Amino acid sequence: MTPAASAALAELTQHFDTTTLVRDPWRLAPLEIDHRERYRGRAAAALFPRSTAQVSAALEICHRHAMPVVPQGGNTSYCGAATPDASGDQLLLCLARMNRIRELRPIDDIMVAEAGCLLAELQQAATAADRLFPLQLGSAGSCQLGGNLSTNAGGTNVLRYGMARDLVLGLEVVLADGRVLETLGSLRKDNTGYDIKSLFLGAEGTLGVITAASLRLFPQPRSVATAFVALGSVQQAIELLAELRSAGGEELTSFELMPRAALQLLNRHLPDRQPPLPLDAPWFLLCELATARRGADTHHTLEDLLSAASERGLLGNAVIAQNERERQALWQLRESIPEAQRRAGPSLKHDVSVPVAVLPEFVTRGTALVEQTVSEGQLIAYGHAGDGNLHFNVSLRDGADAAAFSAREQTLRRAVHDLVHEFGGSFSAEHGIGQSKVEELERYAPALELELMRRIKLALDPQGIMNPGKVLKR
Ligand code: 2HG
Ligand code: ZN
Repeated sequence: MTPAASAALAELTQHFDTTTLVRDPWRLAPLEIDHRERYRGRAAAALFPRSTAQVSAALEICHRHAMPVVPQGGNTSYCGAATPDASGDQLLLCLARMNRIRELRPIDDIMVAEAGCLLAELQQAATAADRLFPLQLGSAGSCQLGGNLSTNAGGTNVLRYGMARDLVLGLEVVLADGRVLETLGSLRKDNTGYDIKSLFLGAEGTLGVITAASLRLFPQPRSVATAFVALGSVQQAIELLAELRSAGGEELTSFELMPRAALQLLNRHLPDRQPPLPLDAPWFLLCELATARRGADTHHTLEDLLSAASERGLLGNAVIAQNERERQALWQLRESIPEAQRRAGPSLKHDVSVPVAVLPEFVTRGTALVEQTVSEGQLIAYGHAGDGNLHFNVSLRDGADAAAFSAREQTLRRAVHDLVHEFGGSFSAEHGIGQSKVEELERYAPALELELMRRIKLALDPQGIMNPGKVLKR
């Protein structure tokens, strides 16, 4: 350990008791590895603060000694954003114990919650107050608000409600030097200079630590209709998207595309989760209409829309969930795909987006690229097609050579990301940069944008202690 880190650790040890500052290797071990087990580091210690004042005190100490700090929420990052490096000099700052909902004011449609709240708990609290907190991710039961906001998470309701960034009215942030920036207002209108809070949303803990947020709430939908639809092509999917949007308007909340291959993986690895239709089409869609309007009947609207589209040859078979249990089963199918892919063995992941209009052409060219580049792989491209965002993932084929497959990772990544760039898309649509895409950001971000990012980093974290090596190079 560097002298600076051991001096900081000595001071932290004086300040915090052993239930708050944890150093036992067996307790650190699960925090030092990401959930996909692709990144493994070694932390000097892990701090579990219970209050903003404790976060502030810890950062003040770390800043004085230039000890690096890695904030961690539910440890569900796909990019290694919350995993320490191998030096053994970094302090893990785990927000899990800051898990209070400080306030919920239905009349203002806001909820003020701490960073360690589980997303599912926030959703439940909103529902109990007859409101909706619309962020929805498959990992809702384990991911935490601080991570959701720090990575500007997306998920399955972005089409209607936007990304995590769009759900925030104000933040409480502990800056690198320990000072606390408090903007936890409930104002929808506050037009007073630079929007400083937005810098911390999507910064992945590299500029400061989000400790609480005031969040926007929405009316609780009264009528929800969910369908599972067989489709002949991605082109049909985007034509159907246009129809659902023009007829359903803002009621269309989700539009999730899945290839047959993804559902076949479910068949094989999670056989208790079965699609309600035969797998005789190349693509399947899960779409949902929802509205809070009294007297609305989204079930009939969706039925009418789908039968009109079917008459025009836009889709194959379709089923609409008849009750909440069937709806949950459809969502479970979609949300189980990452788990099925994990059980199927190693995979090469690309979280990409392109303009919706070019999605069909992108998928055609991307599929050819995968076939040419990695013959050991099978493309499992699924996700938030309504946002132009696909998880363009490649799984190892049964019985194929795993070493040869892994050896193609960098070549494939370059080819896919270059293709995305050619289509005017993004190499990280919703999972962020973390440590896995730092090089990609250097390669694809406009030089001036990168320069501004570096200047902002320097202004807010002059010592470079906040999650170093994530998002930007050290
Ligand atoms: C999803 O949409 C998640 O299910 C996970 O963003 C994506 O496994 C993935 O690549
Ligand atoms: Zn996703």
